[in-house]
Amino acid sequence: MALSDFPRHPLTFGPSPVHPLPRLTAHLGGASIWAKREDCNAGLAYGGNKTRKLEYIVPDALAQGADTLVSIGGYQSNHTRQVAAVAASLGLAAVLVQEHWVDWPDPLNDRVGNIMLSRIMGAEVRLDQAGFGIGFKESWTRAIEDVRARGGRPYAIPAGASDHRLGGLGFAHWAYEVAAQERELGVVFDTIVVCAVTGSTQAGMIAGFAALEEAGGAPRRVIGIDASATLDETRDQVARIARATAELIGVARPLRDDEITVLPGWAGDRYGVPVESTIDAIRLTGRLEGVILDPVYEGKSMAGLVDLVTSGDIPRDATVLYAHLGGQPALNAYSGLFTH
Ligand code: 5PA
Repeated sequence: MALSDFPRHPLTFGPSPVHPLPRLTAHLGGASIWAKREDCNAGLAYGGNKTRKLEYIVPDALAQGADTLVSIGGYQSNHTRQVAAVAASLGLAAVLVQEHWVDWPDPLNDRVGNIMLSRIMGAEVRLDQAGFGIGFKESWTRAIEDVRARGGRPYAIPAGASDHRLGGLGFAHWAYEVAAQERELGVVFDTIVVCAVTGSTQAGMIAGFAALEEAGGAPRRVIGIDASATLDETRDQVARIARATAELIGVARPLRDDEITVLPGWAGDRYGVPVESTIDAIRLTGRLEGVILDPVYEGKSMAGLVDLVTSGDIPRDATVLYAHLGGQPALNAYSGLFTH
């Protein structure tokens, strides 16, 4: 099968915008930096990377006759907020398990930002004390059983819509979108920088670019920046989903280990807690470009990009596409970082 054989339920506005970041490029004095903007890819509660993944999962949910989407994340999960928005727009219910993934002291952490948006959109929000983990959780299994027990038809979406047969397809599609936009813009992105936690965003890109390369496309370096602070789990999940997705979309050869790059160094010690480089990257991108990043994901991947360009690991003649995956609503739970 090829990617085009899988049904896709459009949830985004269409191809997400791609544009240069000229002032950041000049400031870093090295590679040419562009951004592709999943933070404004849809009209559903600010969109983001999960909205794209859900385009390939929704047809399966509808085919199964589901009436309730059940998913899981931290209190400030962007993923669960996007599940709530998609459910609302389809006339489905949403049950969201929101776990205590981040020991973050802001007293409004379970009130503002993403979790507030999910409540506004009518989702059933269940707070749970369990800590961070990208695997299958007991609280999630319980929520699925509860929906069934009350006569509903649940459709289970794992954390980040990642560990799901169709989880990698959204960003395989993204790779095809990039190739088409390159032709329009007359540019080739040899390097992609992307944040990785539950893994299917980067995994989908790797699989999609592998399929394109088989069809004669340019080779790419897809650099994942770990924001989980549990590197081995995230790297394993990226590798597993990349390989499964590549197979699903008909890539003939097995993916090589060197195609799967998830770098540590910018996550700090704990998922969800920004470090100095995160805050510097947020302020830098805001000040130079008017582009807003969040402290959990994108601030960390941008910190990686800044260092890799500055150190020359990404060479001066590279053309880099920074995948902006969304996430800004969580900033509301981090106001203490930006009081001046
Ligand atoms: C998230 C994830 P992956 O999980 O696909 O690796 O993507 C990482 C990522 N940027 C990058 C933003 C803005 C994200 O929201 N968020 C999760 C969530 O619950 O929101 C799945 C963890």
